[in-house]
Amino acid sequence: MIIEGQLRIDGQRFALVVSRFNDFLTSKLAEGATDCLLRHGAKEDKVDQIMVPGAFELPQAAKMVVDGGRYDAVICLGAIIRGGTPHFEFVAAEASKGIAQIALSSDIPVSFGVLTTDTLEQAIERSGSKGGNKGWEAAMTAIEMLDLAGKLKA
Ligand code: INI
Repeated sequence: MIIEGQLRIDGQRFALVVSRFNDFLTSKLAEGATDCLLRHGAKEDKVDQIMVPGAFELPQAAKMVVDGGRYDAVICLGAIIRGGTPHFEFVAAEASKGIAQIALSSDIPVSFGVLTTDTLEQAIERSGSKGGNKGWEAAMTAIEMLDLAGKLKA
Protein backbone atom coordinates (compact mmCIF):
# COMPACT_ATOMS: atom_id res chain seq x y z
CA MET A 1 0.00 0.00 0.00
CA ILE A 2 1.24 3.45 -0.83
CA ILE A 3 0.21 6.19 1.55
CA GLU A 4 0.66 9.73 0.32
CA GLY A 5 -0.83 13.15 0.85
CA GLN A 6 -3.38 14.56 -1.58
CA LEU A 7 -3.36 18.18 -2.65
CA ARG A 8 -6.56 19.21 -0.89
CA ILE A 9 -7.42 21.70 1.78
CA ASP A 10 -10.35 21.31 4.10
CA GLY A 11 -10.70 24.45 6.18
CA GLN A 12 -7.15 24.49 7.58
CA ARG A 13 -5.32 27.66 8.60
CA PHE A 14 -1.97 28.55 7.05
CA ALA A 15 0.75 30.89 8.28
CA LEU A 16 3.18 32.32 5.76
CA VAL A 17 6.25 33.56 7.62
CA VAL A 18 7.87 36.02 5.23
CA SER A 19 11.23 37.75 5.46
CA ARG A 20 11.22 41.44 4.51
CA PHE A 21 14.90 41.37 3.41
CA ASN A 22 14.94 41.37 -0.41
CA ASP A 23 11.26 42.24 -0.24
CA PHE A 24 10.90 42.61 -4.01
CA LEU A 25 11.60 38.84 -4.20
CA THR A 26 9.94 37.60 -1.02
CA SER A 27 6.70 39.42 -1.88
CA LYS A 28 6.64 37.37 -5.11
CA LEU A 29 7.23 34.17 -3.12
CA ALA A 30 4.35 35.14 -0.82
CA GLU A 31 2.11 35.86 -3.83
CA GLY A 32 2.98 32.46 -5.29
CA ALA A 33 2.33 30.66 -2.00
CA THR A 34 -0.99 32.44 -1.50
CA ASP A 35 -2.07 31.69 -5.07
CA CYS A 36 -1.26 28.01 -4.57
CA LEU A 37 -3.22 27.81 -1.30
CA LEU A 38 -6.29 29.64 -2.65
CA ARG A 39 -6.34 27.60 -5.85
CA HIS A 40 -6.30 24.41 -3.80
CA GLY A 41 -9.30 25.50 -1.77
CA ALA A 42 -7.96 27.56 1.14
CA LYS A 43 -10.21 30.38 2.34
CA GLU A 44 -8.63 33.84 2.17
CA ASP A 45 -9.37 34.53 5.84
CA LYS A 46 -7.46 31.40 6.79
CA VAL A 47 -4.19 32.47 5.22
CA ASP A 48 -2.14 34.94 7.27
CA GLN A 49 1.17 36.56 6.46
CA ILE A 50 3.61 37.12 9.32
CA MET A 51 6.50 39.44 8.49
CA VAL A 52 10.02 39.24 9.94
CA PRO A 53 13.12 41.38 9.22
CA GLY A 54 15.33 38.75 7.58
CA ALA A 55 15.73 35.04 6.88
CA PHE A 56 17.70 34.62 10.10
CA GLU A 57 14.50 35.41 12.02
CA LEU A 58 12.36 32.86 10.14
CA PRO A 59 13.02 29.92 12.52
CA GLN A 60 12.20 31.89 15.64
CA ALA A 61 8.99 33.26 14.14
CA ALA A 62 8.04 29.79 12.85
CA LYS A 63 8.50 28.51 16.41
CA MET A 64 6.24 31.29 17.73
CA VAL A 65 3.60 30.30 15.18
CA VAL A 66 3.84 26.61 16.08
CA ASP A 67 3.76 27.33 19.83
CA GLY A 68 0.78 29.66 19.38
CA GLY A 69 -1.28 26.71 18.17
CA ARG A 70 -3.53 28.75 15.83
CA TYR A 71 -2.31 27.32 12.53
CA ASP A 72 -2.27 23.93 10.82
CA ALA A 73 0.85 24.54 8.70
CA VAL A 74 3.68 27.05 8.42
CA ILE A 75 5.36 28.12 5.18
CA CYS A 76 8.67 29.94 5.59
CA LEU A 77 9.66 32.30 2.78
CA GLY A 78 12.89 34.22 2.32
CA ALA A 79 15.61 35.16 -0.15
CA ILE A 80 19.28 34.94 0.72
CA ILE A 81 21.67 36.05 -1.98
CA ARG A 82 25.42 35.55 -1.83
CA GLY A 83 27.41 38.76 -1.46
CA GLY A 84 31.09 39.52 -1.24
CA THR A 85 31.44 38.41 2.39
CA PRO A 86 30.82 35.16 4.30
CA HIS A 87 27.62 36.67 5.79
CA PHE A 88 25.51 34.69 3.30
CA GLU A 89 26.83 31.36 4.62
CA PHE A 90 25.89 32.18 8.21
CA VAL A 91 22.41 33.46 7.43
CA ALA A 92 21.66 30.58 5.02
CA ALA A 93 22.98 27.92 7.41
CA GLU A 94 21.09 29.23 10.43
CA ALA A 95 17.85 29.76 8.51
CA SER A 96 17.89 26.27 7.00
CA LYS A 97 19.05 24.49 10.18
CA GLY A 98 16.63 26.46 12.31
CA ILE A 99 13.64 25.77 10.08
CA ALA A 100 14.55 22.07 9.89
CA GLN A 101 14.75 21.95 13.67
CA ILE A 102 11.31 23.54 14.07
CA ALA A 103 9.89 21.18 11.46
CA LEU A 104 11.22 18.12 13.28
CA SER A 105 10.06 19.22 16.70
CA SER A 106 6.63 20.33 15.53
CA ASP A 107 3.42 18.35 15.06
CA ILE A 108 2.39 20.47 12.09
CA PRO A 109 4.07 20.79 8.67
CA VAL A 110 6.71 23.49 8.35
CA SER A 111 7.94 24.01 4.79
CA PHE A 112 11.08 25.67 3.45
CA GLY A 113 10.57 28.26 0.73
CA VAL A 114 13.85 30.09 1.15
CA LEU A 115 15.93 30.95 -1.91
CA THR A 116 19.67 30.59 -1.39
CA THR A 117 21.34 31.71 -4.59
CA ASP A 118 24.69 32.88 -5.85
CA THR A 119 23.23 35.72 -7.88
CA LEU A 120 20.30 38.08 -7.99
CA GLU A 121 19.40 36.74 -11.41
CA GLN A 122 19.06 33.19 -10.04
CA ALA A 123 16.81 34.51 -7.27
CA ILE A 124 14.61 36.40 -9.74
CA GLU A 125 14.33 33.26 -11.88
CA ARG A 126 13.00 31.32 -8.88
CA SER A 127 10.51 33.87 -7.64
CA GLY A 128 8.01 33.80 -10.45
CA SER A 129 9.88 33.70 -13.75
CA LYS A 130 11.62 30.93 -15.70
CA GLY A 131 12.63 28.87 -12.66
CA GLY A 132 9.07 28.81 -11.32
CA ASN A 133 8.10 30.15 -7.93
CA LYS A 134 9.61 28.56 -4.81
CA GLY A 135 6.84 30.06 -2.70
CA TRP A 136 4.27 28.20 -4.75
CA GLU A 137 6.27 24.98 -4.33
CA ALA A 138 6.64 25.44 -0.57
CA ALA A 139 2.87 25.95 -0.24
CA MET A 140 2.25 22.81 -2.29
CA THR A 141 4.54 20.87 0.01
CA ALA A 142 2.69 22.15 3.09
CA ILE A 143 -0.67 21.08 1.61
CA GLU A 144 0.61 17.59 0.82
CA MET A 145 2.31 17.11 4.20
CA LEU A 146 -0.79 18.31 6.03
CA ASP A 147 -2.94 15.76 4.23
CA LEU A 148 -0.33 13.06 4.84
CA ALA A 149 -0.23 13.88 8.57
CA GLY A 150 -4.02 13.49 8.72
CA LYS A 151 -3.81 10.08 7.05
CA LEU A 152 -1.06 8.82 9.32
CA LYS A 153 -3.03 9.87 12.39
CA ALA A 154 -6.33 8.41 11.24
N1 INI B 1 18.66 38.31 5.29
C1 INI B 1 18.03 37.77 4.24
O1 INI B 1 16.85 37.39 4.35
N2 INI B 1 18.67 37.62 3.05
C2 INI B 1 19.97 38.02 2.88
O2 INI B 1 20.49 37.88 1.74
C3 INI B 1 20.65 38.59 3.98
N3 INI B 1 22.01 39.03 3.82
O3 INI B 1 22.65 38.69 2.82
O4 INI B 1 22.54 39.72 4.66
C4 INI B 1 19.96 38.74 5.20
N4 INI B 1 20.55 39.27 6.27
C5 INI B 1 19.83 39.73 7.45
C6 INI B 1 19.56 38.61 8.47
O5 INI B 1 18.61 37.69 7.99
C7 INI B 1 19.04 39.15 9.81
O6 INI B 1 17.81 39.80 9.60
C8 INI B 1 19.99 40.15 10.49
O7 INI B 1 21.29 39.59 10.61
C9 INI B 1 19.49 40.51 11.92
O8 INI B 1 19.37 39.36 12.75
